[in-house]
Amino acid sequence: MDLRNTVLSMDEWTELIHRAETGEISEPLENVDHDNTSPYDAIFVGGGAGGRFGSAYLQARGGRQLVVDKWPFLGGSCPHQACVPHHLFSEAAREMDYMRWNADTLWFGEFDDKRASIRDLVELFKAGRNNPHAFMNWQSKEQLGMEYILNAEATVIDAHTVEVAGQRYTARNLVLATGARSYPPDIPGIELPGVYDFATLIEELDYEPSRCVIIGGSKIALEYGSFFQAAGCQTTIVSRSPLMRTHSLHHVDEDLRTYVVDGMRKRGMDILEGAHPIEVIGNGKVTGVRMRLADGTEQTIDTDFVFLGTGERPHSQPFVDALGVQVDDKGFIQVDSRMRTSVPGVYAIGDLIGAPMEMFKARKCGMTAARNIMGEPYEFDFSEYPDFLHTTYEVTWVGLTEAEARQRYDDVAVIQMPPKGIRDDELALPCSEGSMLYAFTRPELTGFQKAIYDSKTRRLLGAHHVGFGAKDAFQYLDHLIRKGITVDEMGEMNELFINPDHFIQLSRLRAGQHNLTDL
Ligand code: COM
Repeated sequence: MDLRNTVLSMDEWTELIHRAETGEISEPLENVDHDNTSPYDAIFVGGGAGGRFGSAYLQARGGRQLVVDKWPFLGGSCPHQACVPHHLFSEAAREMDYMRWNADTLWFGEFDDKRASIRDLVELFKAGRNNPHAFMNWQSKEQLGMEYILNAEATVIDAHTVEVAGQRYTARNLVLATGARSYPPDIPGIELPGVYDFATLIEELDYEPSRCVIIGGSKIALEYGSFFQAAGCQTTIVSRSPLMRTHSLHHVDEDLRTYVVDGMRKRGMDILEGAHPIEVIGNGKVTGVRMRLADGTEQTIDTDFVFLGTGERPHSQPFVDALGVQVDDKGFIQVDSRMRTSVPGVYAIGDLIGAPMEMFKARKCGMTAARNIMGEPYEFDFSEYPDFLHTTYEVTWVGLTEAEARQRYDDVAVIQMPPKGIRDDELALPCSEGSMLYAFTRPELTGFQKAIYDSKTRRLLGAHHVGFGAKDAFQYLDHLIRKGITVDEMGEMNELFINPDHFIQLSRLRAGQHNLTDL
């Protein structure tokens, strides 16, 4: 379907995407400038966050791009199955948690978890997700001037050629951006109906789970597990590593970890660390999970719902076969800091090149490839970044942990709330948006925060927060830490009181000190 000279409204896009998803429209959706005879600077194979932002940047630099995606929309798995539903579920988890803790007080009614249906929320998401899809198609075409072919898979022929729906397109460069998928552990029964990952949860859940076992201890395990538990579905996490101590997460402060994991247990979740799943049991459908516990004993948990929180593997084999691009032992495509693969003219970006599987990395990888393709030598180092996850809280962190700081610096000052020596149930701080009511009803639920300074240079080394409303601040704190912000400069900032992370006011209380001490 040639859409080049048609401006579709949001409703028309939504309808078109729906018809393509249901198979009513199987032809490619094309926005290709056939009158333009100049060669493409790059073809982006995959139109997720990396492919879309890379395309936008390349366009902005005056280049010509084409982006191809098998789905009938741009934006990739984020708005379809991953970040957007996860944020919806995490917001629901927070709400349900709030309703439960406050049940039968003030204006709150009894909390009835029969009405907190996981399946209903999945259906709500599915009914609404084509709206963001429509917007991304519209924005990419009407505002960003991108050329694209959607609803059609690209087959890579060689380093300059892809084939889409029988048509060949050539470019100076290829940018590979097809992402990663869940990677089920190799245990018997893992293929049984009733075993889900974040994608099949959205596409295939057709009953209300009554009991959940999560295999794996990734971020996804904590996030989805917190949602299932909050919805009244008793959840057990079975993780080989201690939670938040998996190799894909770095700079997790031990006090923050303790607050988070204790909080999950406080909400009734079972967390089995050091445990190995042996088998998913079932008879045409999941009925249980058999596992070996940390003490070596075996246990079977009866369940009708198993969820995978074990990490992802890339979709790289077609590129290895067609181009011989170098990959690591897990199949992630190896790139240098300019996103160049081992094959000249071929770049790879996003989840396809490995951790962190984060939005900022995907988008900036795309931008990095675009800059280099357009002749600007540009490197992207994503070894350090602000990080977050959801439980029924936002958990955010950036920079060094207290233990890391003490290893690297002689003299460290720690500012934290509650202060060391005061229990969280003794003090209704920190509190702000989202935790004011808890401050007056259940002080131990108001959250936790910590900032770490190098006393000698007075520089901020790390910040850690569990609560609500501080995530935005961490994007800027990351930047300020890189710029070397000091406790004195933190104290100079103007807070919007009562601010969720409190770092400004607490830093100001110490900024006057000649020799920095803890607070
Ligand atoms: C975000 C998708 S949901 S994209 O990064 O805007 O393409």
